[in-house]
Amino acid sequence: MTADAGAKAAALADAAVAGDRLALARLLTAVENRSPIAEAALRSLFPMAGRAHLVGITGPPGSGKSTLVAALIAEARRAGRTVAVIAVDPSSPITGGALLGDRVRMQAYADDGDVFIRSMASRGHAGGLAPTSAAAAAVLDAAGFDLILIETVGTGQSEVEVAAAADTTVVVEAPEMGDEVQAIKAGLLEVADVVVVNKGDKPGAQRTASQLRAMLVATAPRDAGASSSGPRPKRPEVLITTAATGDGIPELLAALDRHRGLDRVGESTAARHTRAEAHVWAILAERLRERLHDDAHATATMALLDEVADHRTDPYTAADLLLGALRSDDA
Ligand SMILES: Nc1nc2c(ncn2[C@@H]2O[C@H](COP(=O)(O)OP(=O)(O)O)[C@@H](O)[C@H]2O)c(=O)[nH]1
Ligand SMILES: [Mg+2]
Repeated sequence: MTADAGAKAAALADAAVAGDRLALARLLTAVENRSPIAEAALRSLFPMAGRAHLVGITGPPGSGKSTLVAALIAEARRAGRTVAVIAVDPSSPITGGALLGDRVRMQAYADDGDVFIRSMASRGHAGGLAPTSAAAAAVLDAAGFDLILIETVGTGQSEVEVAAAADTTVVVEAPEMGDEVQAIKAGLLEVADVVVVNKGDKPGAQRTASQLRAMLVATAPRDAGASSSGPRPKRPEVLITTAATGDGIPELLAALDRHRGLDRVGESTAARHTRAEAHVWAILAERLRERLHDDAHATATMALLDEVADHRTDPYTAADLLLGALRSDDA
């Protein structure tokens, strides 16, 4: 990176931390585009991050996640907290129709400097969505937001991963959403720290909550370190909310705080370590991929991948050869 770009990154980072919302927005765009400026800025911002409570909100489309986010913003503001939202839009950046509704809904906060809302496209991230949203969250954290809400649709693996990378993961369900949703549910529940049955004003909310509690009891006791998605030691609470009216929202915020309290002592260190490790591995994998596809290596890399595809070379040998090629560069 040029000295000029380095200076630009430092200036953007300083301005974003000082409360310049335009600088913050530009920095997040740089993060989304994975520009070298973002990386340089993140290096300088990182020591200032680590104070925010990162809350992932996931669940099937239509369960009321965006409405819940809006209600949580209002509740957190009442408690004097600053809030940032990253809404991961599952549709393409071009046709992002789903987003429009959310934007309009969030318009109420357009003039509130203590609320910052940002949408992110979920497509077009070669190295996966998780590293990008983790970087965006780190920027917002360094910029001083107390609560960072990351809304993702819990339908794709990467969206679920994004939510699960938060300090606290909320899985939102709605009563009687059909068989298809039941199927998704089991997988989603695995990442939940708090389960919300939203649309508490609809019939069947109590029954859905009981069913979910039963499902959670039926799953094996959570054992710290036993799961590859990180330790989730305590059985999640199941709460009923009516996001549309704000019913149950203070209780939800209290549950998030309780989980965070839990997350900060004891088990927390393990959970944080797991997330830090995942973040570093994602960056490392991306760096390796970039180097193996640069001008010096691309031809050889592609040829080797073809050999594996044709079963002429086994994947272990290929991996060793690729690592060896990088090692000989460094020698
Ligand atoms: N009856 C009822 N409807 C709700 C509630 N919360 C959200 N909705 C409605 O459910 C629909 C989907 O909400 P939305 O927040 O966009 O869901 P998302 O796709 O999960 O983000 C919208 O029409 C909301 O107005 C609620 O508590 N009760
Ligand atoms: Mg939504």
